[in-house]
Amino acid sequence: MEMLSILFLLILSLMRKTLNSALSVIVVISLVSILSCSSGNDGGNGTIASNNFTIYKVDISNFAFSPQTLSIQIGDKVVWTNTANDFHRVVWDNGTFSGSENLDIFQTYEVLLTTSGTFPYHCGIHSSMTGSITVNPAS
Ligand SMILES: [Cu+2]
Repeated sequence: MEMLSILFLLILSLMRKTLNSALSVIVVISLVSILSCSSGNDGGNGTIASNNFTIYKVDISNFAFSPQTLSIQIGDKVVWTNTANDFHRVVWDNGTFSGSENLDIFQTYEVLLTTSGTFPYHCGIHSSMTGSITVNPAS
C-alpha cells in the first residue's frame, strides 16, 4: 500500500512536470505569435507591410498633410487619403510624379516611389498645405 501511494505520487509529479512543460510550450507559442504579429512594418501610422514594399498612409485633414514629412525606402508606396470635407489635390513641386486629381472626401491618391531623393509637394488648391517625401536608396 505504501509503495503504491509513493508510486502514485511519483506518477502524479511526473504528470505535473509534463503538464507544466506542455503549458510552457503553449505559453511560448502564444508569445511568439503575439510578437510576430506586432513586428513587421507597422510603424504605428497605419503602415501595412506587403510582400515587396511598405505602404505609408498620409492623411489629408484640417488643411494639412499628416504626417507632413515621410522617410521611406525606395520602392515603397504612399497613399494619401482626403478625410476632410474639402477638395484637396496633391501636386509635386518639381513635377517629378503626376499628381492627383482633385480629391473629394475619402478619395485616395497613391504613388509607388521608385526614385530616391527628397520630393516636396503641396496642395494644388491650398498653397499653404505642404509636405515632403524622402525616398532613401536601397541599403
Ligand atoms: Cu488642400
